[in-house]
Amino acid sequence: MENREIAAVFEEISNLMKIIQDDPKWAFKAAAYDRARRSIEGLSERLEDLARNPNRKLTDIPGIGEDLAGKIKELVETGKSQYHQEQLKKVPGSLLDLLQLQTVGPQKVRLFYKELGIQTVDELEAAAKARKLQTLPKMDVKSEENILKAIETFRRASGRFRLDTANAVAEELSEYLRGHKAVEEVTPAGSLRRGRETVGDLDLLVIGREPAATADYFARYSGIAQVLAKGEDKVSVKLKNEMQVDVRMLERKSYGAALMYFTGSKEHNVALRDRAKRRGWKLSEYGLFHGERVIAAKTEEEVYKKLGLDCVPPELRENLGEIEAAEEHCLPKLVELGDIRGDLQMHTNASDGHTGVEEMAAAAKALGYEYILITDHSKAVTIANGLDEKRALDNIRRIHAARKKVEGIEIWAGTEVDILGDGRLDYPDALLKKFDIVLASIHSRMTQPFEEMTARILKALANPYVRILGHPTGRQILKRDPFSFDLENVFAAAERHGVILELNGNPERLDLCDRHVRLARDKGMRLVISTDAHRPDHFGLMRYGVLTARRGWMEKSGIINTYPRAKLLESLRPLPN
Ligand code: DGT
Ligand code: CA
Ligand code: CA
Ligand code: ZN
Repeated sequence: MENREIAAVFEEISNLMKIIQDDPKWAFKAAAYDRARRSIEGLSERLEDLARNPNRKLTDIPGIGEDLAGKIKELVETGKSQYHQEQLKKVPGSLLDLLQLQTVGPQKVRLFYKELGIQTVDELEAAAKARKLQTLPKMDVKSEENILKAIETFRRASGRFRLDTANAVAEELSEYLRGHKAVEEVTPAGSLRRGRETVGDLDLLVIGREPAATADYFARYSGIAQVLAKGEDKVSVKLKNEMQVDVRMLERKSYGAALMYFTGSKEHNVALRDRAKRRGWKLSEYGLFHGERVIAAKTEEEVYKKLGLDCVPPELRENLGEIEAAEEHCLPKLVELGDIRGDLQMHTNASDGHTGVEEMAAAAKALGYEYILITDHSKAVTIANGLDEKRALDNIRRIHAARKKVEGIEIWAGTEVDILGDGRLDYPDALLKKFDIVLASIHSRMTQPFEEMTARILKALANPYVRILGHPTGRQILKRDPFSFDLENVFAAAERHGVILELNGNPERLDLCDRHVRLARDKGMRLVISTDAHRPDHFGLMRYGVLTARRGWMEKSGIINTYPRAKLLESLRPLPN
């Protein structure tokens, strides 16, 4: 069992306790499970390895006592927790689906269930439409409307997985497949290869000598819940996590054509097929043909070339102008992970991060970075242990002191100052001017109406110390919709003031999204790609930010954290005298 799976069980136990409340100490116990879950999510070692190592004690992990250590052992050994199973029997399992809805936590699930007997998302929707929710304690017309919106978002999301989830599964499956002696190559295709923010099903392409034996081998993978279809060269399965996977066995001689076909997108493929047709040819997953004769098939480059096109990077294959650009030899030279020279949003244990400044700096240095900006939260963000003014000043000193300990990397003292409900900032200007670089973001009152939210963001951008706007739309993928505001207006104001918009690379956010990045690029705006790291290994999330930037056609010159230090500083809004 992976740490995230164990953390998920703990989270579910806590939620169930908060819904059921039959134990007199439920609140206390649920808080212990929450603490343990957070601690597990912050671990860099695998619990499974720790639990099996006689020289290590699980109780050394913060937040893990004897009882929870026992539960971890049980999960690692049996894949299940007896206690969890007992809790699950006490209420209908469908109640847990309700927790997927934005603005609905365990307290509300309990309320809806106890007062109105609501067990499913459908029943909740019916009750909201019948205006029954607004009469409940702590509910009103607005919160009822928000629930209807949340249900809509939930329906749109179901069946899709976040890019990082899909990527982790693809890596596990690829490794499993490579374990078969006849398998030579495994490549993920489809939306995963295109770097889309969510993935519907996983498409894996396999080259090997024994397709039928490989298909049998794949069908025996332990994570499979159901084999949906199995043929000579294709297996479709549903995994235990509900994800569908299509595995196709291919021949090397037509690998390029197949890779193109199964990478998609469908829109891109249709346009290429039409192009082939206009030349009297036929394009399929087996190759580009003139009658029976193969024109090109083995590599993607060849197929594109014969079609008169430069090879289109997978991230651009959406039929959004890339084919025209490939024809005119003016595809953008997309930004690459290796171009990145630093990270400008991260948290330390001064607020809600897991480690100190020095650990973050050392990890960034090991990646070859030239600079980092530490951006702990400000006081309004109480759930993230935001810093009041005194602690913020201490933190600036602490960050600057770390410069002496970790040399060879610039460590800037910043803040992720909260944008309050009315657009004022959570710190006075007299404090803001003490930071090297100020990043401002919204973390509360996210359902404000369009006009109000627009005015709020515009007001924050007008503050002369704000130089970066963090996660500008506030969305969380498959979870929370973007704020409602005038994006064009905010983009224009950011340009006017010289505020850089962030592309938050955390795969929960990817905010700005690919479409917004493209919009920014078309306007000639520059962005910063940040990971919002809460611990050193989160720096690895940069790849998702870069993928999203690439999907938005961004070149290196459009991303300020590809610049050397001096140029980066010059590209920020000048500070007031
Ligand atoms: P997803 O799974 O919803 O995240 O999106 P994709 O793009 O991975 O779509 P999927 O899995 O249905 O198909 C994988 C690729 O196979 C797709 O990007 C293009 C190709 N493909 C699938 N169906 C068709 C089709 O009807 N026509 C064409 N030309 N290509 C198709
Ligand atoms: Ca797919
Ligand atoms: Ca598919
Ligand atoms: Zn934030």
